[in-house]
Amino acid sequence: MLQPPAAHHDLAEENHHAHHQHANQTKARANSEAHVSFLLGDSNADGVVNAGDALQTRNRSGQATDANNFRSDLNADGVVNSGDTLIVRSRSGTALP
Ligand SMILES: [Ca+2]
Ligand SMILES: [Ca+2]
Repeated sequence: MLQPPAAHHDLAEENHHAHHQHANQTKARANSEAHVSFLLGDSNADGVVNAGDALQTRNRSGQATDANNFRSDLNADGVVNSGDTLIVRSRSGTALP
């Protein structure tokens, strides 16, 4: 996907005026974003969201969230149920870059 030319212009302007401290903050923010970019809906942690995750989440339906099944509690309400299965299904087909 091509970036709009305006975005390049804005970035160049920002870099032109940026101090080193600002650059470091930008870098730190980018790192933290990468750190939290786990794949929502990837219940079995294989890097893609697909029917396997929906199946696993459905099989865990009714369980209270614990250390073993927290990846299936997509909406983080403390229990794995049909609401989480719906989220997995809506995310099906997505994968880590
Ligand atoms: Ca998966
Ligand atoms: Ca849930």
